[in-house]
Amino acid sequence: ESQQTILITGSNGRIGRLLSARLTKPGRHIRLLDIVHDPSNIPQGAEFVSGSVTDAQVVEQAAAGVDVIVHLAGIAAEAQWESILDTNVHGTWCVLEAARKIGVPRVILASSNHAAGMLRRSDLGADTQNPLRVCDAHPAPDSYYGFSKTAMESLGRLFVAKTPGLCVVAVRIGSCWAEPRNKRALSIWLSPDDFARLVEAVLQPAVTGYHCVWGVSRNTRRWWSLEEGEAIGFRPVDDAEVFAHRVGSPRDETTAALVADELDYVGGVFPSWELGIHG
Ligand code: 15L
Repeated sequence: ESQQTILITGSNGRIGRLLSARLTKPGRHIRLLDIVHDPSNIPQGAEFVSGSVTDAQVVEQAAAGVDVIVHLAGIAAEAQWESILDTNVHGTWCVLEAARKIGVPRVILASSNHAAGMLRRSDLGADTQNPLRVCDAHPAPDSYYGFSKTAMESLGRLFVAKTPGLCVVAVRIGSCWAEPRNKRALSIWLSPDDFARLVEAVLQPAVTGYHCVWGVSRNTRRWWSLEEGEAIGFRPVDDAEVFAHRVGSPRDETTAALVADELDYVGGVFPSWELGIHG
């Protein structure tokens, strides 16, 4: 059997840095694509391609012979419309179009909770006992950034419909850092190890077609469902609760009120930001 190849776009971004080494294993080739070249972030044996995800030709070349594209490249917060459109929407098109054209069988799209950020937990009646499924969290972007993620999910579904044999899994990532950084993250943290588990799950031949799943660990305070992820074999094991003692509590009442809202919206603080301006 020939060696498996994984292409990671945005390999020098926050999540790319956490994932590339975790996906490295014998019999597998890792190719990294980024506009930033950082020699210290290239795992042994990995190959680095310098270029932008918004350049269709660059992406097509980088995708040659690849088994799965893990598409992480993009602006990771609210920004001006033109930048969001080019980097996040057009960049995602470049990835999906390359996959369609040269027959890459699998693509993982880094979507975000901000695709449904305006939804409120209190309106939905969601809680740890009755966690919110993706199919009940329709697109409700909280920012241009969130809009680009709904566009990403929708493009993924379109390309699957038009491309026989293509599998696309859009992951609505909660908060992916080495450790959860605040109270909200105790519910929505996706541990880097669990993200790597998700990639391994998507590589299984049984996973076909289009799927959208929450990218969230098995957190005690989780109110987003694992159901859709488990249906494609994603079984997260980490729990943010083990870090709860390190996450501080709000200092004053104003902060406490803001935190209450932040904990109610799927999108945390993003819903309170002005359009196009990074809060
Ligand atoms: C995201 O989509 C951002 O990329 C990330 O920086 C965090 O803000 C995260 O969501 C979050 O909601 O915590």
